[in-house]
Amino acid sequence: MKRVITYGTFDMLHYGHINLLKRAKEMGDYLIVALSTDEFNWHSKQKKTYFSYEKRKQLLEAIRYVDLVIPEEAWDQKTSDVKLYKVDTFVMGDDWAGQFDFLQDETDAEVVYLARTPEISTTQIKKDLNTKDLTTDHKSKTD
Ligand code: C2G
Repeated sequence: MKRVITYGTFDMLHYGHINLLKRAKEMGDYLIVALSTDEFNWHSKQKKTYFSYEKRKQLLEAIRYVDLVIPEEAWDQKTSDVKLYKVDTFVMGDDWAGQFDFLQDETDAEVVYLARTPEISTTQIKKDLNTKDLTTDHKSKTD
C-alpha cells in the first residue's frame, strides 16, 4: 500500500483544496492529511480560521480522497510523521516548493510539489464576500 501525506489549514474548504487532495490521492492508495490545529494556526501561522479544527476535520473526513486526518501541531513534526505512518510520498502545493526537500534526506519519502489551483484562496473568498454583489453577479452569469 502506497501512503501519501499532506499538510494544511484547509479553512473554508474550496475546489483548490479538493484539486490538491485528489492529485495527492492519485499518487498512492492511502492519503493522510495533517490538519493544522487552531493553536498551531494562531501561534505559528498567525492565521485565524473561520472553522474550528473539529469542523475542518469533519469536512476533510467527508472527502472520498482522504483516508485519515491527524493534527498538525508543530512545523517540525513532519519527519516523525513520515516515519511513524510509513509514508512513501510527501505532497504539498508548489507555494511551498523547496521548503520540505530536507525530508528526502531525513526519510525514505519522495517529496512532490503540485501546482496550486490559481485564482482561488480562502483569503480571496473572504475579500469577495465583502465586496462582490454575489447575488447579482451570480444571476448575470446564469441568466
Ligand atoms: N492549495 C492549492 N490551491 C489553492 C489553495 C491551496 O493547491 N488555490 C493547496 C496548498 O498549496 C496546500 C493545501 O492546498 O498544499 C492547503 O492549503 P492551506 O490550507 O492554505 O495550507 P497552508 O496554510 O499552506 O499550510 O506545514 C504546512 C502547512 O500546514 C501548510
